[in-house]
This record gives sequence, structure tokens and C-alpha cells, in this order.
Amino acid sequence: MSNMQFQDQLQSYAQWRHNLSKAVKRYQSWLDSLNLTDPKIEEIVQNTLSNLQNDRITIAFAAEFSRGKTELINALFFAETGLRLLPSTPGRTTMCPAELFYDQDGGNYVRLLPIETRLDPLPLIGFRNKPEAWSEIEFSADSPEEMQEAFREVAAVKKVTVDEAKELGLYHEEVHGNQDQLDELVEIPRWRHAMISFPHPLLKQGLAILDTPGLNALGTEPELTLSLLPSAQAIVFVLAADTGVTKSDLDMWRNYVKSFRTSDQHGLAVVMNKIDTLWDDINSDELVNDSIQTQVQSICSILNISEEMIFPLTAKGGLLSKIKGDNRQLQKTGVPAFEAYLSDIVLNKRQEILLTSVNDNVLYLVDGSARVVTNKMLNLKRQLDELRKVDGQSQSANNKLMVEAREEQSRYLGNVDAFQSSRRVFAQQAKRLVESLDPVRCQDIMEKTKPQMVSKATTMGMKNVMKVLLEDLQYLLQDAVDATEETRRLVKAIYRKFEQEEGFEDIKPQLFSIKKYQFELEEIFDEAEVFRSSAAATLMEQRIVIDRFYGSIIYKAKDLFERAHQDSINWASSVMTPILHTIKEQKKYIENRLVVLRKVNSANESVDSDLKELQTALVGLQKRLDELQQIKDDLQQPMAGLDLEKDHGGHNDSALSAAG
Ligand SMILES: Nc1nc2c(ncn2[C@@H]2O[C@H](COP(=O)(O)OP(=O)(O)OP(=O)(O)O)[C@@H](O)[C@H]2O)c(=O)[nH]1
Ligand SMILES: [Mg+2]
Repeated sequence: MSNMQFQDQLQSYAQWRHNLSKAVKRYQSWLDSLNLTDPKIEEIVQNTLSNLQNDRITIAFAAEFSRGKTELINALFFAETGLRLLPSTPGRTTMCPAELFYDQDGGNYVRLLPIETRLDPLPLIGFRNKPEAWSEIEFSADSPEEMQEAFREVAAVKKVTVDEAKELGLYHEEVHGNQDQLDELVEIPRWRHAMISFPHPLLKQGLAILDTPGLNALGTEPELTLSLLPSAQAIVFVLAADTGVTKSDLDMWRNYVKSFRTSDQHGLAVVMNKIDTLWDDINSDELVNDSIQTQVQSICSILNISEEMIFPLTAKGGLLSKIKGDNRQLQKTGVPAFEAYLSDIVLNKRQEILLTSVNDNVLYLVDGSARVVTNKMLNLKRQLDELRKVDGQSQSANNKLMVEAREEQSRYLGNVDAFQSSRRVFAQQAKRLVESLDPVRCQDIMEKTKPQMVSKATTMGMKNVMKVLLEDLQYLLQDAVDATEETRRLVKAIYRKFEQEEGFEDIKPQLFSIKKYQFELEEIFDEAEVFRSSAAATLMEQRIVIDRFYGSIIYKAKDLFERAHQDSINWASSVMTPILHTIKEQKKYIENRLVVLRKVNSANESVDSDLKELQTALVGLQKRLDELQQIKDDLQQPMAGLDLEKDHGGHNDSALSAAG
């Protein structure tokens, strides 16, 4: 597959995403026009929309230094510039993680975060919102040379004393040799992180690429392992045919990459690069292929992965043949086969995730809306039947109906009372739930642990502080879990009461769930634990790293509590809405009924116009229901040209078809 085909696929993916957004927006205005929206619904719809709009597909490249990650990125995505766009040279080259993407409001730039910011306890995520901390280089996207020049900065280094390097946590014996003079100068990266935005067609379609430096930086910049790699949709691990699987390749695989193998959220591929080093003018192609195959088998057994995950190729060869326009040679390089895989896996995964999110969130609401409209229609139909019955009936029969209507009215008033007292009880309980998730409580725990973590520079000491932190946060969340349980029970009881005593049919509360937050907290700590134990030896003398490491966990945990808190507030303000809707509907029904009966009773006024009005209203509602069905169909539309393994049409159509 050529770059063009990948681009085509990305384009139809972008189109599909756009259609999905349009359907969600149509649902939003549909809700508005019927006055059916509330804060919780609005939040879910907005979240889904922003997920769809900000959706980026990130491919991350991770490996030991000099395996050819950057060369592979050049070959895969940027060959049409005719240049080696990102710096790739023998030895260590890429010095800081570099994110390539297209910033819709930002134009063309390389933004660079100075390495000294490592001394600041603010984690990398925090710096994203501090533009003043970054240096910026602008360039013209029409000039590949200017771009190449600007991109060279990701390889920039500077000289500092051993002492300064140690303070930054960047002194490594295996890189710098054994320096016993503290004022000796050593090289360290100039930048901590690079964000590169330019209007490349693939980036404009929502592709983002993460190039990482070799192992060292992974060991010292926890965010790579804690948030950058896990947030990528696909991870590409690169090995080189001329070095085979070395011990440090294996360490890196085990500590940072392997865990993605079993993840549903990520695609993982292993590239065996530099197969050109096995090419040979004397041996036949067949012999060369055999030796490639032998290496592939050996990688399979060492990494314990299946053969279809491995892609033998030459990045350098791919880049050169693309630049020369030599298509035959390009096929031989193995790059096109890998491109095809990337486009399939990335787009499939992304599509699956988005469809699941739409399915779990918006479709649930659509079904609820359908139920509301269906109930309205049933009420109208009842009124219509009644009107037809009373039209032309005897006075006494009508009087009987009038009595019935009044009885129903007092039942309604009873419901209003019952609802109000339930709502009071619920408000008490909801307050307890919302308070249990108050981010201030999380903040208190963090602040309590912080001085302890700074003072404990030994592995054992850190491990204990970490354990205490984890337990405290889990305890906090457990309290919220208990509050959630009680609240759920109460809500269910209230709904049951209205269902059994008042005959409210088919109204279901949306229940607040805390599971996803529990799960997320555990994931944060799992990731932290992997990082902590894998880099333990290095960490011992690197207090800043520890500090930052905790900093990023704390940042994530705080963010989690803030989201859960907001979620509980929105939920509390809207969980009673379905009952309220039904009661309002009941009120409208009774009022209409009384008006009609009075009319019929007083002067022999004709009810023809009322009949017509009801019929028109019914037709109108049926139209709204049809619109909703169309929106639902559009929300479930998979992207053209991609097969999905999973069936996402899980929701049944009962509510929509019932009224049809
Ligand atoms: N023979 C051969 N050399 C390659 C190939 N791919 C990359 N190289 C060379 O390998 C060297 C390292 O490549 P890089 O792309 O800089 O490697 P990297 O993995 O990005 O390394 P760091 O940035 O240091 O982490 C460069 O000199 C490349 O030209 C290939 O397919 N064949
Ligand atoms: Mg590189």
C-alpha cells in the first residue's frame, strides 16, 4: 500500500467520524427542540462530540537507540519531501520524545521544552498548558529544507558538568563513562520534549506520531511510560537485523512494551529493521529470504509472539526507493506491507473504540428519548380514544367520566407529593455521594504523603510511601463506592415505588457507576509499579525523577477524582428526570381531558377541532420518532471499507419500533 492509499483510508475514516459527529449534533438539536435535555445528557453528548472532534490516532515508536525508529518514520510518512526530514544518524540521535501532529489553530512550529524544566515538580502534562515555558521555532511548510533544519533540534545536546548532569538525573555511566571529576563536562539533551506541528496531509487527517529516544530517556522520563505510550493506539517496537535481539532490547521489551501485547486498546507490531544488511550480491534471493525467515523465527520465540506481528523491512531502503520513485525496489524493502498493516490496525482500533463509546453513551440516551416520545404518543392515543367515546354520549355518562378524571387528578397530586419527598431523601443521599468524591479529600492525602516521598530516597522507603499512597486513595475511593451503592439502592427503590404504586411503565433510571474510576486508578498504579520496579536501580540516586514520577501519578489521580466528582454532580441533578417527565406528562393528560369533558358538557360545543389537534400532534410525534430512528441508524454506521470483528449494534430497537 502506498502512502496515498493510507491517506485514502484516513480520509474515509475522517469522513466517517464527521458523519458520526453530525448525527450526534442532530440528536442534540432534536433534544433541544423537544425540551428533553438536562445537564447529564448535555455532558454526555458534549463529551462524545469532543471525543469525535479531537480524535487523534497516535502511533508510537519505541526501541533501543539506533534501531532505526526515526528512519522508519521518515520512510513511512515523509518520503515525499525528498529529504530525510527527521534527523537519523548512526549512534544516539533523537534526544527527546518528539510528537508530530497538526495543530488546527497553531500553524507550523517546533515547540521545545528546555531540559532544565526537569527540576520543576510540575509534570510534563502540566507544561502543556504553559506556553511560556517552551521555545518555539517557526518554519515554512513549503520548504523541506527549512523544516529539516528546524527538526534538527530534536537531536540537540548541550554540555554541562557531571554535577549538573547528576542534579538533572541525566548522568549515566554507560553513556558518559566513569567520570570521577565533578567539573568534567558531559553531553546531555538540550530539550526535554518536542511538539512539532505542520500541515502534512496525514497529520491533517488526525494522525499523530510519537518518536522516542533510546532506552535512557524512557528510564528517566516517567511520563513516556506513564502516559505517552499508553495513550497511543499503536506501538511499534523496532529491532535491527544486524544486531539481533540484544539484552537491552529484551529489557526494554519486557519493561515497557510487552504489556501492550494483551491490550484491547492498542495495536502492537514488531519491526525487524535493516534487512538490507542481510542482502548479498553473491547469495541468491532465496538464501537471503531464508536467513530473514530464520531471524524472524528466532525473534518470535525470544519475544514469545506470533509471526504475523513481525515485519521484516529496511527503513533506509524504503526511504531511498520512495525518494527515487523506484517502485519495484520499494516492494522489496518490506515497507509497503507494513504500511498496509498500520493503516488497518490503527483505523480498526480507533473505529472500534469510538463506536463503543457512542454505543455505550449516546445510543443509551437515544433509546431513553424514544421511550419518552412513545409514552407521549400513548397518552395522546388514549385521549383520542376517549374523545371519540364522549363525543355524542349522554350527559350522565359524561359526568361519570368527569368524576374519574377528578380522581385521576388527585392521584396525580399524590404523585407530586410523593415525588417531592423522594427527591428530598435523594438529595441528602446524593450530597453524601458528591462529597465522597470531593477532589479536596484526594488533595489532602497527596499533601500528606508528599514530604514523606521526598525524604525517602531508598527503594524500600519509596515502595512503602507508594503503598501508603495507594492504600489511602483506594480507601477514599472505597468510601465513594459505598456511597454509590447506597445511592443506587435508593434510586432503584424510588423508581420501583413509582412503577408499582403509580403504574409508571418503562421508566428506567440511569445508574451512577464508579467502576470505571476504580479500574482507572488501578491502571495508574499498575503503570507506576512497572515503572518503579523496572527503573529501581537508577532511581535510587535520582530524587528529581522520583519526585516527578510521583508528580505524574498525583496529577492523574487528581484528574480522576475531579472527573468522578463532576460526573456525580451531573448525575445527581438528572437521575430523577424520567419520573419528572412522566409526572408532567400525566398532568398534561389530565388537564386536556378535563378541558375536553367540560367542553362536551357545557354547551354542545364540537370537539372536532380537538380531535384534529390531537391527530396532528400524533403525526408530529411520529415524525420525531422517525427522525430519531434515522439518527440511531447513522450512529451505528460502520466506516465504509473496513470490517469490524465486533458487533456494535447491541441496542435493540424495541422502544423505537413499539410506537411505529
Ligand atoms: N543499513 C541500514 N541502516 C539503517 C536502516 N534504518 C536506519 N538505518 C541507520 O541506522 C542509524 C540509526 O537510525 P535512527 O533512525 O537514527 O535510529 P533511532 O532508533 O531513531 O535511534 P535514536 O534516535 O538514537 O533512538 C542511522 O544511521 C540510519 O541511517 C536500514 O534499514 N538499513
Ligand atoms: Mg531517533
